[in-house]
Amino acid sequence: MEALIVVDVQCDFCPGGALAVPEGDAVLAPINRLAEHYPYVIATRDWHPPDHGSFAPHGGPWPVHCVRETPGAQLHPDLDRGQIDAVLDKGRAPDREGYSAFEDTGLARMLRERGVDTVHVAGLALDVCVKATALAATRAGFEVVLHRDATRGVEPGDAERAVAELRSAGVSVVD
Ligand code: VGL
Ligand code: ZN
Repeated sequence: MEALIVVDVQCDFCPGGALAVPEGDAVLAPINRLAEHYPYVIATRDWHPPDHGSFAPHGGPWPVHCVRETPGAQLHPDLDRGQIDAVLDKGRAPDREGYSAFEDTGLARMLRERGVDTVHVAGLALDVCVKATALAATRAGFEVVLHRDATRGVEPGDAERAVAELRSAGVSVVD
């Protein structure tokens, strides 16, 4: 049984957003196509409290982004919601990074309960939450496939390093 995890395809990570990923919206068309092929599709949202520790005003590395309930935290309007079976919010604790979709969410259990053994990963951003999610999935014992054309990185160099790191962790990379 296979599942697709669509990581953080939110307004703040797309052009015009608070933490825009270059070409972030280029993932929409491939993701909408991919979603047709998998029986179980989970979309994650980065869903931070206003005082999240990853925010620069609170000593973190990132500009304020994806504050829960705000417009920037919404899934991109062009993401085909009809194909999404569940939406999972992460990064909700102020003092926890929450990069991985598996951190404090119950996702591994949700997947196992449905008999999922292979996890396909796409979305934003390749070098941050997509990477953390794919690595956590391998650690949790799933087969993991990264869809390279359906993800983009915040920093181009970091994105290629992330792909290499994922490959050496046993993740399959397909286009
Ligand atoms: C992300 C930076 C901060 C991501 C989330 O979704 O990749 N990046 N929070
Ligand atoms: Zn975040």
